[in-house]
Amino acid sequence: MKKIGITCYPTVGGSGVIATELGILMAEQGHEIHFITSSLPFRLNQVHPNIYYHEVELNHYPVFQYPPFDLALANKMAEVIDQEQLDILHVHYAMPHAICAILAKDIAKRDVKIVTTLHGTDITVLGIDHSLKKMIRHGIEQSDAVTAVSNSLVKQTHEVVGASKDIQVIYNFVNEADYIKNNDTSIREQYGINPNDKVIIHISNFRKVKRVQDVIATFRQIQEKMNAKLLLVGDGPEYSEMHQLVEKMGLAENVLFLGKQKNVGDLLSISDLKLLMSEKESFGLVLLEAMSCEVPCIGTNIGGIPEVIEHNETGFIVELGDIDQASAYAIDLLQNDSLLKQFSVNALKHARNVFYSQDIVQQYIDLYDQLMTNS
Ligand code: GMT
Repeated sequence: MKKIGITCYPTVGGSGVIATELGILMAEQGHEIHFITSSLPFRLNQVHPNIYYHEVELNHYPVFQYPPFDLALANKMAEVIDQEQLDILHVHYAMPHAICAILAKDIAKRDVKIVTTLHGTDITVLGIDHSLKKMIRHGIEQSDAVTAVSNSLVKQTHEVVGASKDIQVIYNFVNEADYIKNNDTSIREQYGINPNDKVIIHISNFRKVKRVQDVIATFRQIQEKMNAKLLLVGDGPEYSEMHQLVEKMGLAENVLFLGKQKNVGDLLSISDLKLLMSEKESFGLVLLEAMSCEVPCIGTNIGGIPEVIEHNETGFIVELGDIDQASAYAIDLLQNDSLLKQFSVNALKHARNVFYSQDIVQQYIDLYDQLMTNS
């Protein structure tokens, strides 16, 4: 049994989901898990005797122009390392979590091992910011082990941040119990979707990098050839602009803006195809969620997306912004029932073979074992 600290962004987002699910699965295997975060991770909605939550508290002294959250986090990490006798502190996101963990290790008395998992925007967005780059490199180089969620992200980390460190790829996973196709057709009826409508789905945080406008433009071409509905799930900075775009294109009747949703598995279960047209995406956890619910995907040739979608087997890869190609692939697939069925079967098989949760968790446990035996 190991004692493992986990720090992540507790709000909605793929990295927080992975960190929390990893903690839950490791707790189920008998390891003791200590979450050290600013608030309760949103997926941590169950009681488990092996899971503890340590909240980072911040006092607002008038002398501070900006409350020093990162230092309070490092202090809390150091406290938990010593009090709980942690073996491993696993942080998700280099900035600021890896830096805080290294500072905490300096402060603490115990020789804890720091594992940093890179998820994407810490490298692809923050890593190109010169005011942060050296700090990110330091966080990576001083960690005892670093993992990234795709080969593409490893390559980008070396290119962008110039870190001289071995980085191990450990792919993302989903909790298969939550992402499983159900045959509840009543949800289609509740949303006014006709039995012969094809359903296309996009799930994201509506940031610019997700290029939701390309999803809408692809859908416009699809619905010219068949009865179809587009489900847009999530919320974020581009939400109202996308609303206006849908109105302007005259698509409002067939595009459903559903906002943030908790039981995404239910929406995937009524979907025929998933679109992810991002310009930055280190993995694309939503693709794996879709595949696990037997939904084929079309995604861009960007970041880790081609490592998740098998072109012409579980979906299709298109060049960034190539709406014509995306809609041509979608129309061919959606008009051919036997091909669509084959792609759905392939998607589930690929999700289970390559990204099976227990296998991925074991890769993290093996890494912890290596670090602990080498010390
Ligand atoms: O995609 C986002 O905007 C959220 C971001 C996050 O911090 O959770 O997602 C990143 O980590 C996910 C989990 O590893 C990956 O699946 C996403 O591809 C990655 N996002 C980007 O690289 C833009």
